Amino acid sequence: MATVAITTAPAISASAASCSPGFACGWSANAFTGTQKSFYLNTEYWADYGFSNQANGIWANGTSCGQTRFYDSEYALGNYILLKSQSIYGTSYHDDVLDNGSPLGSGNTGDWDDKISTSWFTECNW
Ligand SMILES: [Ca+2]
Ligand SMILES: [Ca+2]
Repeated sequence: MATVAITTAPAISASAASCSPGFACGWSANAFTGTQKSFYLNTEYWADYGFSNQANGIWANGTSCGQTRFYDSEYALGNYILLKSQSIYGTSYHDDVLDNGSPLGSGNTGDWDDKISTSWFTECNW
């Protein structure tokens, strides 16, 4: 049996997903699939990217800020999910399923699918 050559681009999968250093990221579908958006500024209003109330997965990878908050509201008010930076902490930096909540943050229980509207880097050193 001949070896099967890989000639097509691999499908986006959880194992291939990443969020570049310096960014917070969101995906429109579970397991880091679907549309990916990357956010660089300290505070980002996801509606500016057509991505408000879209995310089913999130990833934090700030390089000068240790934590990222993901808010349900448009203006970084109210409940949020918190992730730690992959680059700085290397743990608790992503969540591939949001309908079961997320371990960290003030409003971390319940269904967070399609709710995030703002990301905010915190615990910053600059
Ligand atoms: Ca979605
Ligand atoms: Ca979760």
